[in-house]
Amino acid sequence: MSRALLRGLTLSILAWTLPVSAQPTYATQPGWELVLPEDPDGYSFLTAATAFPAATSRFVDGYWLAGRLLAAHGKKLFLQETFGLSDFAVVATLDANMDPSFVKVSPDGEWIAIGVGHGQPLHVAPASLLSTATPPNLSTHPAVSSFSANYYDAVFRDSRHLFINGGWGSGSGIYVLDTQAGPGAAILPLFDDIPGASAGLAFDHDGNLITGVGWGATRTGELRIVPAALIDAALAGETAISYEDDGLLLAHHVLSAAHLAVDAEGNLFVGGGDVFGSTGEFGYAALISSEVLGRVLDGGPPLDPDDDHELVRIAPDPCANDDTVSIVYVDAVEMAIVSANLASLPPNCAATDWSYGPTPVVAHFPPDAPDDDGDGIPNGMDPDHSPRQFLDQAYFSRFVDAFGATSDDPGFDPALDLDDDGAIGWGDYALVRDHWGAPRWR
Ligand SMILES: [Ca+2]
Ligand SMILES: [Ca+2]
Ligand SMILES: [Ca+2]
Repeated sequence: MSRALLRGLTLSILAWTLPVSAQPTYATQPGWELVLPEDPDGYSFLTAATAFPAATSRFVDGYWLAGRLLAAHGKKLFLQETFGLSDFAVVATLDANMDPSFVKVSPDGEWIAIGVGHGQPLHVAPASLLSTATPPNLSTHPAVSSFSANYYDAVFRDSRHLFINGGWGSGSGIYVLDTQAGPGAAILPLFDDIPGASAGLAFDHDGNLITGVGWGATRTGELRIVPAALIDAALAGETAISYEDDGLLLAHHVLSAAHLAVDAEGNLFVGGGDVFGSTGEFGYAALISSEVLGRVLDGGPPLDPDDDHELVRIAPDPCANDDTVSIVYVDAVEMAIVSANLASLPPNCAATDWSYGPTPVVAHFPPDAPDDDGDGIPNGMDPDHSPRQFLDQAYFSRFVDAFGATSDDPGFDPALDLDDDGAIGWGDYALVRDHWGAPRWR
């Protein structure tokens, strides 16, 4: 038998013996709920929320940011103080009420982008500005860059490039904002041939871009994925991209293709709702299996919505009647929070629940979500997880162990090098002594 024939035979045996794909499973428990904050002195139609990514190393006034929710409402930005609780502190203010389109954080947790609202600016602020003790005014702070742009949703690809979409039912597009180029700035159009209003925006773990049609006569809820190599080539000015020609069809009619997020396993969350359209798809959040994404990238067929290994519907609202459902995925704690307005309840469900106001959200976790203390409550809902930290005995013990280390040593921890001179030394000791008992800031 030739080697090629043997290899072909082996591959075909592998194909036959691969297990049937696993259904992505998320579940909730009674009490795993939050209410997102509202500014009592301001007004917004809704609260926009996001979370600091797992890779975030920064502290704000004793709060390690990784996994903490960041929310925008009225004239304020709020940070979650305690995991599992609707317990938020003001960390920044703005001059005018927001109608927030989005609040997003860069993958390293160092930059925050806020789409303030229609006709209002897009602000990009360093996370280092946030403060519970002295919240900065982002509308006037010199470290905040403000851009004039038409936007609906946005997502950072790295700490510098913010991908933004905007446009109306007649058509929309995606462009890339170089946030470090300053106002007046480098805006690179990526493509402008989306046949309908903007959907959500997300990257998968390989840098492939996912977006779609938020509203469009016959294509509401369409999702496509644009390979990372094409994005790289477009950013380098080597090629132009087209949604219709280069976007690989991932799915038809998944809600309104909003609130896109890719989980730790590569599955895709989709939210929104097609309450004005004819598909009847609203009142739940969708989770599309990573295997569908992989298959489409390999040239295979799009989602089969009738296959429950490919599409899971999550509806914490027992009436499943909300006009739109929002999702925030928190990678640091592997948690998805899904909105559920409970204005009507069984057996008296309204046909459609248009209610708004303080937004209840229900936390969902996969079976293996991290639970550091093993008490059965996943980190994302556990008030014992990542409490506020201070310059205290525990910090000082680490400091003593690392004393004398330089940035070349394996024992070096930048969180202990308070004077930033590349070594853990007496200058740092003086800062610890002078701030003993104060909240950690790094
Ligand atoms: Ca409802
Ligand atoms: Ca726990
Ligand atoms: Ca030092």
